[in-house]
Amino acid sequence: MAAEPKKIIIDTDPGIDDAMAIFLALRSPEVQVIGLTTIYGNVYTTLATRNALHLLEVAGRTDIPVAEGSHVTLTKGTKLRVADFVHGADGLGNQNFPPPEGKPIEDSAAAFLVQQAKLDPGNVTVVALGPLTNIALAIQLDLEFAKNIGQIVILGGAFAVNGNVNPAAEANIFGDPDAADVVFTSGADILTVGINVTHQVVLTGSDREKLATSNGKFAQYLTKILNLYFSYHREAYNTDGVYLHDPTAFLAAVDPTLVTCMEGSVRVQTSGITRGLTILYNKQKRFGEITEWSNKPTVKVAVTVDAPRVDDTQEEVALDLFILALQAFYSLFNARRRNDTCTTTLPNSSTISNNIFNLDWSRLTSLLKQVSAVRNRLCACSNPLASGRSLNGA
Ligand SMILES: [Ca+2]
Repeated sequence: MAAEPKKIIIDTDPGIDDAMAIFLALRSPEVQVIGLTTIYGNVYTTLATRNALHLLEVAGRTDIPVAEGSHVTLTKGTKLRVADFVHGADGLGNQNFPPPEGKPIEDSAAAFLVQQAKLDPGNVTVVALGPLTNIALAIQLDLEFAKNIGQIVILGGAFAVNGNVNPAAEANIFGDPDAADVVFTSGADILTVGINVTHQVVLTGSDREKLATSNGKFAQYLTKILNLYFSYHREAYNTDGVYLHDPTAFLAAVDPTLVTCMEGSVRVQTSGITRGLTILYNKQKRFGEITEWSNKPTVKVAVTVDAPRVDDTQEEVALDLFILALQAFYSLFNARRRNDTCTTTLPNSSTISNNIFNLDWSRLTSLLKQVSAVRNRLCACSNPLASGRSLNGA
């Protein structure tokens, strides 16, 4: 029954929602995080590396290597777009955490990606949560990389919707459009999750209040770093809620059936006022002439979360599950007793909803073991990601 956990490398620019995704990954039994690679985006690369090391130390997972990524774009551009106004000058909500003790490994992010893909061809998934420079460099470094890597799951693009940097572009693609175009046309197995999908996955202000009442170490950590993220969303979107971009992309890597996809060729605009624009050619129309999309490999583009019917209970459970996962990780980390007996009865949705924030911490260890089962059960009937809640309060 227990399938081998999926090996993943998270390419990341932490980043508040990156932190959420990383913690979620570390506690997910479905995956084994074999490394973090860092990139500029929410902060400059040096700080991204520092934050990646810090988060692993908070989680007690200093066994996981961190490889530092590029400090410049694929075309050696040094004028980077850094979103510190979204995530704070320190990238983690201006909490000024102490510097980490650990250091990155000597290999560059691109070299690490190439090496890991080669060690276990077809079985390593990259979850790319920042600009795609490192992935493009890996593709250029090793012609076999696109074949060796199992799958590349990207948080990036704005498909048929406005971007979040400007009307044309989504932040990660805008960060290095040339790299993104290299990656999308590389022939690798790619699933990209854009903001057309992640804008449907919202953590609301009341959700955060519940989080704040939990005495879980991680819930407390998250509550703190989320303050600034909420302020930004209030200002930018006039709403009391935040988009869960990176956690959504991570969950799509764990279970691609959580999203529905279109398949086609994606090209990225690399210049002009629409720099960073992602355009999917869905192959429906046969054009008379050769286009820039002709004969390019196809990728999967998430176009919607699969939510034919989502009711309040499922929304609640989806959120609880997420928070439970995060809290359970910490509980496990702190657990004095190992291998305590796991009950075989699954709590029903309302039980989870009602009890999650008042849990006896000793129970969380056993609950952790039930999380995948609950998630699988939810996946079987509907998509827990699809909260369907509009940021405009509709
Ligand atoms: Ca990110």
